[in-house]
Amino acid sequence: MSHDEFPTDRPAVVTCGLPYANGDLHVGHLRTYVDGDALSRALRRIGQQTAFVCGSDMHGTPVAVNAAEEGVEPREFALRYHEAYAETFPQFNVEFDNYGHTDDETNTELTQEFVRSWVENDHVFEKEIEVAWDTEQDQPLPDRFVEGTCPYCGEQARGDECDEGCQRHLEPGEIEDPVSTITGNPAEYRTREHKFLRLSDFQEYLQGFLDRVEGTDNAKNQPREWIEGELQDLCITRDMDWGIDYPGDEGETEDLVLYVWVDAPIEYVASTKQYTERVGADTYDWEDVWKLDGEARHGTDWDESWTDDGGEIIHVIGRDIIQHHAVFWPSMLRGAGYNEPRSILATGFVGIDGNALSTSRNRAVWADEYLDAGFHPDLFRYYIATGAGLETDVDFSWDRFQERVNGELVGNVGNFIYRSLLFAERNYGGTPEADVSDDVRERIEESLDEFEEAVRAYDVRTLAEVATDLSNYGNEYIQRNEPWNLVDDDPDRAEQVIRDCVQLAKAVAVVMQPVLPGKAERLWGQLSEEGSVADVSLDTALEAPPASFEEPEELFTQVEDDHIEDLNEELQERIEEASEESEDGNEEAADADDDDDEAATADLEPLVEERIGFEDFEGIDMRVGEIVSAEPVPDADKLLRLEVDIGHEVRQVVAGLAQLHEIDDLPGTRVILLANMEKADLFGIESNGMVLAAGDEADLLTTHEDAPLGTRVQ
Ligand code: B3M
Ligand code: ZN
Repeated sequence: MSHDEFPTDRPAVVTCGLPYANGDLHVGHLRTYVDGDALSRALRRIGQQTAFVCGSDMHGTPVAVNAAEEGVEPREFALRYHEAYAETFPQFNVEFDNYGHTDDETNTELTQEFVRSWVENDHVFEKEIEVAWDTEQDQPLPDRFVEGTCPYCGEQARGDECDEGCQRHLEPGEIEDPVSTITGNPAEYRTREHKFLRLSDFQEYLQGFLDRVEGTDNAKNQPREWIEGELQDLCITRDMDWGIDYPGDEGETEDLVLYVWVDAPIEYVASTKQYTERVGADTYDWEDVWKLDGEARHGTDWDESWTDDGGEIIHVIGRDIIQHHAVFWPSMLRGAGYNEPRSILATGFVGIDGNALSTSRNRAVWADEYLDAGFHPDLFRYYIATGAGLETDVDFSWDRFQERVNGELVGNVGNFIYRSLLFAERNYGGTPEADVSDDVRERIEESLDEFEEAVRAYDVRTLAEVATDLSNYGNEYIQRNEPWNLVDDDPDRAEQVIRDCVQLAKAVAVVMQPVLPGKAERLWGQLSEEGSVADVSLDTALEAPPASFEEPEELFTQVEDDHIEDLNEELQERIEEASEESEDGNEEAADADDDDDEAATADLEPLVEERIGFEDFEGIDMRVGEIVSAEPVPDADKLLRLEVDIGHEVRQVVAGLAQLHEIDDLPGTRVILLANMEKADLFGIESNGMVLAAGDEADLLTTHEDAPLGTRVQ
């Protein structure tokens, strides 16, 4: 059954991926929270009952490894960061209805309940497996305590994730050439008993789930590949002290804690439950959301009618944890008889100045650094939420930040609001007495429809653009009508124009609030509106503003050149210092907290010294082409089969782009094709040419004007 359109008569919960409580937050982390916050505000705006919850991820080796490095107990270490995060989020106007943590009582109890339920329903089994072991320390090496080679793609990987390569989750024992991150010694494999969740029980269920789930294309499509063939069962225990105890019989599982990816997503439920405990079930009932008609319903299938029985669960996550949310998590929920997610929104990453964000290279803009620079949080929110569609990476640079704030917020929105309200206050003491003209009313109605559509499509970028477009219209409107020239000659007309502008300003406040909540509130105050703009419905945008208000102040201030120069310099210095540190052979220190190096830029390859003659170059036949279709190559994670139009003909080419580009974005992309490359056979498919790309991230070469397809590159 397809989902009802928002707003539905069921409560919604918007969750954001839980930050590991193991280091400072930077702009890359903040993306998911800004998008999630804006979306939950927008859902409320269209009348959807919504809770917005999250919490810190306290367990697992991401915390244990960093705590050990600092010589602190993991609990103390994680709590410190948890408290810091709980303070930082509101400073970015990210306001969770509940922000818990995975080590609290609610989550501990609920997690153990989930596990018991899986056991009772026969989804758990025990198996002897090989786990990596440090012989010098005589201790097991779960997850991030071991590194090695990914068995799927051959890249360097961590014990439980191929973070630099194919992004797959790795099960204990899978990593090849294991090395202990504690001693640097090669690790040995030893046999241990562990508990497994039988994911294969949910194989068919997952097929159906992926047909039903809404959200970004990457979250709906990538998991299909992972659930083809037999699903690998999930090891849910680890040989560690730090974590939630496996709820087994005494003596049986004493040394085992649950894998961090068991209790982490359950915090979504626990955090919602804590919210209910605070506001009361009459206001918001977590069981109506997470259970089905408030009950657990077990089984490995899904009854279509259940879609109406639970609430609307919306997960906003980073695109590196799709497998956990679209494969493991729905199985965990189903295994405990719970409701399933309605949507999974997997956001792109944030880069810095055209490069991947890298904490080890200190190529990051830290949350505190942004706040210390004195910029309003809404400016950052606007930049991040509107820089690209949810799925696409956003590049952060101080220069672009300045350009966008000054151009779009100061120059467009701020300018329109200020000139309109100032004129209104000076000439009429507030809103002139007149009805809004039909044209302007219709234009506002159009914006409200677009807003509603954007919420239904989870399109956060468009939400903000509705506000900037409307204010753009306002600027043109005031400019075209020149009320300052009408006041004396045609006072009625002047009044009408300003009346329209004040209405437009009010409508801008209503639609900009999800992305720019602080600024919208301030504008609301300038209009002398009562209460909070956060609490009004969309239609309020069409209601008359108060007849009188005070002289306004500018809503946005110009970002100055010297401020940006200073910030750029600071960032540059830090990057250089970090690279010197690693050149000094101190790489280990630089890599210590490298939690989220998306793909560190490679050191530049040395130039080839040997020269080639022009004839050699002439022998290279490169052509302008356009990708007309792209599809995965079965059994080859990295490869795509492309059809490339090069004017003369359409060539079939096999290219290693699968993990580096969104497959759906490729058709229509202009590329450069090496047309006289020797033919090759890859996975049984003939590759007739080579698409040129730069670097490990396969940055595709293209043209910047419109040279016709087939044009030779020379
Ligand atoms: N703590 C952070 C990450 O892998 C991890 C998310 C948990 S969400 C349930 O991005
Ligand atoms: Zn891999």
